[in-house]
Amino acid sequence: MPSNKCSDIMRGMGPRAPHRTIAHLDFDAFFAAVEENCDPSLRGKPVIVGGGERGVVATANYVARRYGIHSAMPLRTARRLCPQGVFITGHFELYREYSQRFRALLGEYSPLVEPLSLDEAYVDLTGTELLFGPPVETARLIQRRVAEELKLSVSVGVATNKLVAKVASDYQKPGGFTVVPPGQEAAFLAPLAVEKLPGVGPHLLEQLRDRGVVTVGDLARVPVPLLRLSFGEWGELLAHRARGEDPCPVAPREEVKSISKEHTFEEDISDPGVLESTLIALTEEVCRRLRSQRLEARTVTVKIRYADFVTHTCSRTLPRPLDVDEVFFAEVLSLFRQGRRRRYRLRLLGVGLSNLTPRAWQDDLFDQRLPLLRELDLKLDTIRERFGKKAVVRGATFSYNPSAVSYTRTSERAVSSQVRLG
Ligand code: DCP
Ligand code: CA
Ligand code: CA
Repeated sequence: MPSNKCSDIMRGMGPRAPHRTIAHLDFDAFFAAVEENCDPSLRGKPVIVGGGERGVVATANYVARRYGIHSAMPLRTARRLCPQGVFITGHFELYREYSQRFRALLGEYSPLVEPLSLDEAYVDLTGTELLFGPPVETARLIQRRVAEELKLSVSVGVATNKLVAKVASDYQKPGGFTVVPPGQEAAFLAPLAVEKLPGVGPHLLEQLRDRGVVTVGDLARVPVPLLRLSFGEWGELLAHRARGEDPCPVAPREEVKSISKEHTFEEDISDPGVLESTLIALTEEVCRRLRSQRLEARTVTVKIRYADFVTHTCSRTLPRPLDVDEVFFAEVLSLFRQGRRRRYRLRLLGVGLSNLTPRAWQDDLFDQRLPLLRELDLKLDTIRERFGKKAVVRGATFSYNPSAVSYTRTSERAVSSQVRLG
């Protein structure tokens, strides 16, 4: 059962315990809390962070939430609900700075720190007791240090795996500290609404509700073969998750400095159609890898090698980091058109992304078109992950991949199963 008392827990979490101790930490009302730090006169007032007139709410502090304001709500609605609220556009660079300081602090306690987004991370505290004492107390200490040094409130969940730690950190927000002792994972999750399980989105939720599943406990009682029948491999995974099982390790991501991909033509090419569709395909691939690592890039580079091996590279740095295909297509094509100095045939093309940072969540603070494009990109990424890279091919890359036409049917099938699965 969730507990705030470290003493209960530590009996089960001694140095020789065979289980892991993982903490998940998530800032409370992150962007708004940073804004309150910058301007302490905001404390106690409803604070809403979000973009221009047409934008949506990125987050609202807990005072504003009492008016029913929440992330992703149109700002217009938020203004109607709380006309006296303080509306702020947001300062991404500042949020990134806080995020870096947060990760550095966590890194003092364990080499195994896995950031999930700017405002949350897992830290594996298994085996740290010799240095820092009982892991649950270490997690407490981290929470206090975040409050004192970053002046931010963070909610903490401690459990034997990432899944349960994440649900636990959300259990008593804001300022929560929830420990799920070893062996209590399933019992902790059972009474919670099934959508509290990470990965249960609106579409899956609807399908589960249709089957009478409301709580995580209900889900744990559905026979595994039935889940497998309804949801395939994901069904089996779901069965494990409903029981609070998650073997995934806390995986610190190596710091990626750049992501690039090159293509050498079988024979030297001068046809601009083929060259540009090659560039589009390369850009798609690097952007997909960028998103899969939850990064954004500011600098894009195009590499052009001519038939005689003379090589040029040209780069452009965007005003802010992004991860959306369309933006990079435009940059890459314009770099190529400007940078191709000679009409010679080409031997190789390459596209690289650098100046990488962990992604910030919400682009629509600045531009309404981006979230839709990002949604499209993410859907395509999922389809490709499930059905292979060629399952969906952008029209613009057809000349790069002449066999693409034969994939059209696959892609239709993939899209329709995607729609069904959500
Ligand atoms: N964010 C965003 N758009 C969303 C959700 C979140 O821009 N739809 C941004 C603003 C948040 C930050 O990401 O401050 C972290 O997101 P969380 O979901 O963790 O929400 P908060 O930290 O704001 O609040 P909570 O206390 O519920 O964690
Ligand atoms: Ca948060
Ligand atoms: Ca978060």
